[in-house]
Amino acid sequence: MIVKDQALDAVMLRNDFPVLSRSRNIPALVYLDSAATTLKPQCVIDAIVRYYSEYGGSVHRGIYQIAERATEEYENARKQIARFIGAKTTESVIFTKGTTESINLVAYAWARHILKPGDEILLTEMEHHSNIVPWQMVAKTTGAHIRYLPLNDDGTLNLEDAHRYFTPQTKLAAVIHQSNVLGTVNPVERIVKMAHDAGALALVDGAQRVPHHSVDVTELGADFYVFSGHKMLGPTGVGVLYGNLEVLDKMEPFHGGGDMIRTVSMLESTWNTLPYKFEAGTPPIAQVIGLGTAVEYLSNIGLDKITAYEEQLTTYALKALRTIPGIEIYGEAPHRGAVISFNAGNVHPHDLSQLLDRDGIAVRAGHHCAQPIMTRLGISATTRASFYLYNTLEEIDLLVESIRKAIDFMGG
Ligand code: 7TS
Repeated sequence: MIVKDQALDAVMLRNDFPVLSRSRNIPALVYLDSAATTLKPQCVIDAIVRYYSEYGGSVHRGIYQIAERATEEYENARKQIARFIGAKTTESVIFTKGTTESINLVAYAWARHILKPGDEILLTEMEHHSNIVPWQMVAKTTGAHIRYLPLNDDGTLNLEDAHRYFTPQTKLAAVIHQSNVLGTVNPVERIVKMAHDAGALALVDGAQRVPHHSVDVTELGADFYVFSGHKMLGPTGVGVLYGNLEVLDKMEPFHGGGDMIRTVSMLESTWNTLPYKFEAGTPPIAQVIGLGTAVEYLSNIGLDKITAYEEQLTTYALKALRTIPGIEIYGEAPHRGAVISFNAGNVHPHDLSQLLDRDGIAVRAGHHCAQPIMTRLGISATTRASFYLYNTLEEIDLLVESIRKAIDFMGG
């Protein structure tokens, strides 16, 4: 039981996460890859098991008890998530498979119908591939152009000449809220405003922000806000597209099939109301219910407390990592999240992560699905440590010690 007024106690919280159980992992698992996916607390696992073992019916169709309960739990999760992100109505919360599918939904159901040759889509040099590739595919079919807001050397966005990037041709600005490589938190409020002033829509990729910091989509005012369940203690296979109702209403459907229609004749169909117009077929019921429980768990702890604790971890880790001779840390943004990318001496990131794994430390190595950042930094890969509410300062000490050992082992 977590009480809101107490400070976040990571040591106690760790008991909620079965993967961190010490008896199961030798050496004990030091999980520093929450930017890829987070571990799941027992309550989320239990909610999924409860759905399958107690009332595993489908939603929105059965007129019998277990289907009615499934529908109620599914729609209740939508309410919880709407509240969590400050959405005014549940109609604007659409369940998808994850951030990637949410962005593709906008690309297919909005951009492909609207964009014309010469129109512009504005991205940044720090986007995840999932916020680049769908737009390249859109550009190919519509004749639109993609432009990129550049990065400064410290890993912040260069917005000095930003007004030059917003032109009458700009139809969409799609930007990452918090970088999964550099940790940079972008001034998305400013970018949304610039997009709207230019007559364009704005999409914000919140995959790395929503799990770690409170977000109010109504206040932010972006037309689309997207995130994934599995990066916020929820199950894989579920994510969210929040959308401005007026825009969503005018959009064509993404997938055709059951549940997204009002009527179907042999010749044509009409569409269901929001949000169901965009939820074709049997949805990921257990996953949505699990995500609802994850959001409840995060809310019970309090996002403010999680943010403050992660700031403490990040400050400590940056200081400790900087004591390692030959280490290079990428991204020095003053406003940043709990993600640190680095290279250590001459050790390749893949070798380093394998050596760390021998000590039970899980980090990610590679381009982190953000190759344009690597190009901008003139490197091919980094090692990345990312933290969440269950990590401790002791784990950061273990990381630093293990990196030192790896550098010695590889001969500097
Ligand atoms: N956007 C951002 C900012 C991300 O960090 C990721 C995944 C995605 C989109 C895609 O999310 P998905 O749930 O649809 O896959 N990022 C990472 C990462 O940094 N390491 O593994 C996945």
